Amino acid sequence: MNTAVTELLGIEVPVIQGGMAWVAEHSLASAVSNAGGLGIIAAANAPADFVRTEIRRTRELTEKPFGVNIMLLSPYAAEIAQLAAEEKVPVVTTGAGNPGPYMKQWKEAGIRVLPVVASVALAKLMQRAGADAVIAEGCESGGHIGETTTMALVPQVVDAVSVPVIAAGGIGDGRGVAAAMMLGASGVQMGTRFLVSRECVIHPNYKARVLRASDIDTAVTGRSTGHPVRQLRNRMTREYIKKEQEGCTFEELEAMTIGSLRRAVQEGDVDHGSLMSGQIAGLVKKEQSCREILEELMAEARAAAAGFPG
Ligand code: TUI
Repeated sequence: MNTAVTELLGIEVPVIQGGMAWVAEHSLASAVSNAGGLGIIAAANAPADFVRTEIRRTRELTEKPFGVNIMLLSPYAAEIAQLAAEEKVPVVTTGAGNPGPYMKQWKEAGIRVLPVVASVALAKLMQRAGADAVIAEGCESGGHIGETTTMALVPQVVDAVSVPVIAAGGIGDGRGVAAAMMLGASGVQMGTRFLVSRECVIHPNYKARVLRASDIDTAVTGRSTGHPVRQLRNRMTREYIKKEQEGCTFEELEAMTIGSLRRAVQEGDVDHGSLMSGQIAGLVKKEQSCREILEELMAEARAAAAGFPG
């Protein structure tokens, strides 16, 4: 399926894997890239040495393009930005902030830069700063989210910029891919579907909870702190939201979340961990390889598009 995004990135299918913190490492990234999509390594809150090793391991496992996601709230964001330029990674995606200060450095290194935006204003700013495309992420996504839904955000971003737009948030099958294209997107980014892929190395308890989830099983914590995060409901989210309603301080709330994603991903603690997941979890019912996921997705998208009148 050729689109402006496959052309731009030199990939075969217009699907980018989300830069999921603590989840998206070399095994998942290389599997998605080898299957024809764009695999992403998440730098999250990790220091540069860790991310450098992940980049090198990915390069050993694939000759295809891949990317690094830079989480801009990280204390190491500036050094990861520098590392991406030094390593000349093919693609950088960013999240949770404005990557403006790093754009020149990345462009000079020949990197394709795809900032994740949650508003038209940031999309326009990113285009002016030299972004090659923008990822318009709706609040159906897992993890740190904005305010607007994918359905409302994507066409408004498409109308506001001339660079290709990649839709993210709430997309988990080929119908979602076709719908995103109808809204004017040239590709999609998916996280939750890849979270339960065979090559994704998270704890089996975490995968089982995603596979068991229904449509209403996510909740958003942190609205009161300005860092809203979508995750599967569990004991931790219930306690957190109760504390938010009681007006607990920022520090108390932050203390509850420190280490919570690692507890979910590595220890499989489904009660106290942060099981970040998008609202589409209810649609994701089986573990598959990344190749199976991408093949199924493209077949479904073609069928959905063929069935559309006109
Ligand atoms: O970044 C994400 N998703 C994430 S990051 C993450 S790690 C984390 N964990 C706990 C707390 C905070 C982060 C888990 N999931 N998605 C991309 C995304 N970016 N969604 C929303 C935004 C965003 C929001 C506001 C981007 C820019 C922005 O404003 C920038 C500005 O300065 O105008």
